[in-house]
Amino acid sequence: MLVKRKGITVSRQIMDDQLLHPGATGELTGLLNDLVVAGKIISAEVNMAGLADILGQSGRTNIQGENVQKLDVFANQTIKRRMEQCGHVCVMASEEDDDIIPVLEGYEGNYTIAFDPLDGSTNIDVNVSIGTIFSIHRRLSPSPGQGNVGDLLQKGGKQVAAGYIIYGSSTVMVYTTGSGVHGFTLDPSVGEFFLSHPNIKIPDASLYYSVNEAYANHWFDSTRRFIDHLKTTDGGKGAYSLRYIGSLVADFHRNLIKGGIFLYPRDKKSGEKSEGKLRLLYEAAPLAMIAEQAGGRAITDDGRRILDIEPTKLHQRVPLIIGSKRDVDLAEKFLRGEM
Ligand code: FDP
Repeated sequence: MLVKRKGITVSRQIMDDQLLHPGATGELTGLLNDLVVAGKIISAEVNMAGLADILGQSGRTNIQGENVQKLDVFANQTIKRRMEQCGHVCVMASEEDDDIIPVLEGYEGNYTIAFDPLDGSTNIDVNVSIGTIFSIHRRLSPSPGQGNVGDLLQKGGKQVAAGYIIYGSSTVMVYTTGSGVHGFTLDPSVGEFFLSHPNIKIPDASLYYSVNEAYANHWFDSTRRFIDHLKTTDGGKGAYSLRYIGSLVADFHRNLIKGGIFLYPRDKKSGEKSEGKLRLLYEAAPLAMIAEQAGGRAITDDGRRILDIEPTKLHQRVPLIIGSKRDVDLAEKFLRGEM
């Protein structure tokens, strides 16, 4: 295993990951490198977002020569354009599109990508951290040629890579190819991501919980008792604090670095038979792979491991409990009625 030094570039790290797989063809490396480019383009646009209203549509064009458009539409288009002609993807799915997205003819590769182009959409216009989440699988259908929906409907445990790019006070890319989790910070002055968080391990236990407490009246009893427990641990002395940004990627990133547990469970309003709000393919599965690679856990509110869930449709939703291992273990006990 190579010793990781802060400061190496993300491209170097992606190549090092490839060296861990002797039979690798370089396709995944090429795909990830193109995703990095997409992240840089989106980051530049996010940084200009506040100026869009001032500059308006009058003459300000983006890198593709188009007028400024809504950020989520821009992010979606940017990723699709990079991926459809990178030569390593056979089919895509985006949280923003109803159906599968084909790639350009002649450019079909051996991987699939599912992505949420800009997670945390309600925070876009107010300078709060948002992010791109991605999930990559190897195709199942025979190569060459276009992939199909079956290539995308694979369980999270089969992901070959997953990650996110968070556009916050700085732009940070966190990803895993199954050999640990690394974080890179974009230096905008040179346009390069440098290793800033080598081999991330999520603290085992924490003092933070993240949940939309406005829904407390609708929570099932098990959720309410768990959150009450966190608030009163040690008679209140060692009690947890609430941190809820409302952008999953930002809440997850904070918990990954500082430790914490994030919950988006089913409740009485959505119903026991519902699946919560968050999407399995674009949100829960990729973040679950990162959480587990970093030593954490990700389960549903009835104790199923997120990475074991076989998707049946592209936009499938799933209740999500994710974060520090001991916190998720504890939540599981409450949800199973053991506490
Ligand atoms: P948003 O609706 O702003 O796009 O899945 C989308 C998401 O944000 C997550 O990023 C976030 O964690 C969650 O929904 C917030 O939902 P609530 O407003 O119901 O808390």
